Amino acid sequence: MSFVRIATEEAFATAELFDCYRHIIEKKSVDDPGFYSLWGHYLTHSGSRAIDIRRKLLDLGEERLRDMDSCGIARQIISLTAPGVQILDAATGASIATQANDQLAEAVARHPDRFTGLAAMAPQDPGRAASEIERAVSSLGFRGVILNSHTHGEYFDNQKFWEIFEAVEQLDVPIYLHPNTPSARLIGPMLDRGLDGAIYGFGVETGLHLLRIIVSGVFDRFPELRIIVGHLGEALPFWLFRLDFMHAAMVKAGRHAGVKPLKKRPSDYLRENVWITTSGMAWEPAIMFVRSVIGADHVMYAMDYPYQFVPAEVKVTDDLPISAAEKKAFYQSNAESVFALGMG
Ligand code: 1DF
Ligand code: MN
Repeated sequence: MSFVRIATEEAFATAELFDCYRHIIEKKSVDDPGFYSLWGHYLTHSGSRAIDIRRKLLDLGEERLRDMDSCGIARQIISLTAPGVQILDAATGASIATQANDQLAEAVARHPDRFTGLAAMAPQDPGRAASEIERAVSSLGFRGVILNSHTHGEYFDNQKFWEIFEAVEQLDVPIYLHPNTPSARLIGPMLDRGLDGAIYGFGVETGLHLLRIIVSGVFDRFPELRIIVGHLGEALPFWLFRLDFMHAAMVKAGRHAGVKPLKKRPSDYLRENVWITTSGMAWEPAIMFVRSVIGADHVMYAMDYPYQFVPAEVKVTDDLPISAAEKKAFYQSNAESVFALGMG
C-alpha cells in the first residue's frame, strides 16, 4: 500500500512579523520573559542554526520545497510561527495576522499540491479574530487555525475567547494548539536553567493550556470542537490514568471552585476531541505508547520544520512496527480527515 507524507506542524514567518518582534525586543515593551528568551536568541544569534531558521521561516518557495523533497514530505500544513501575533497589541496583531494569512494564501495558490494553510488570528480581540478565521477559511481556503498557547498570560478556558470556539465549530475546522514559551506567571524557575523553551517549558505551558480547556468544560459546551496538539500530546497521554482518578476525586470532594463535574472523564476528551502529532518526537517507544492509549486514528505525523529539520528522523517513523494500512493513516489519511484535505 502506498502513501504520501503530510507534515502537520510546519512554521513560517513574515518579514513584518519579525520587524514587530525586533521592535519589542529593542523597546522591552511587553512583560513576557519567555518571548525575549526565545526571539531574543533566534533574531540576533549568529550561529548557523539561528541563521538557517530565520531564512527558512521566511521562505515559502524553492528552499522549503527542496527541503520537503529531500525527506519525502509531500505536503506541509503551514502555520505562523510561535507566538505568532499573540505577543502584539490587539490592533497590530489583527493587521499582521491578516497580512500573514494573505501571504500564506498566495504561496498556497502557487503550490496547492504542496502547501495547506492554517489561519493566524489575534485573540486579543476575539470578535475580530473570529471574523479573520471566517475569512481565512471561507475565502482563502485555509483548513484550520493556529493558536500559540497563552495570549499575554491568558488561556482559552476564559469565556471571553469562546466566540473563537464558536467560529471554528461552525466552520468545522480544527484548532492547532501550538506551544508558546510559558506565560510570565509560569516561567520563573525555568529561566535560569534554560528549561523555558522547546526542551521542556513549551510542553508544560501547552499541556497546562489543554488541561485548563478540558477541566473548564469547553468540550461539554462545544462537543464538536477538535483540538490538535503536537509533541505527542505535550506529555498528557502519559498522565491519562492519574488525570481521571484525581479529577474524579476533586470533583467528589468539591475541593476547588474551578473544578466542576464534566460529562466525561478527562481522558475521554483527550481521545475524542483531541488529535496528536509527533512533532519533534521521532522516538518509537513514545509514539507506540501514545498510539496505544489515545488510538491510532488520532495520532499523525509532524516534523516541526524548520526547528527540527532532521531528514534522518523520517526513517524512524517510516520504520514504526505497524502495518502498511496503519502507516498510511499515520502519515496521510488521519491528516486528510482532520483537515478535510481535498474536500473544499
Ligand atoms: C522551537 C521549537 C521553536 C518549536 C518553535 O517556534 C517551535 C525551538 C518558535 O526549538 O526553539 O514551534 N516546536 O514546536 O518544537
Ligand atoms: Mn512547532
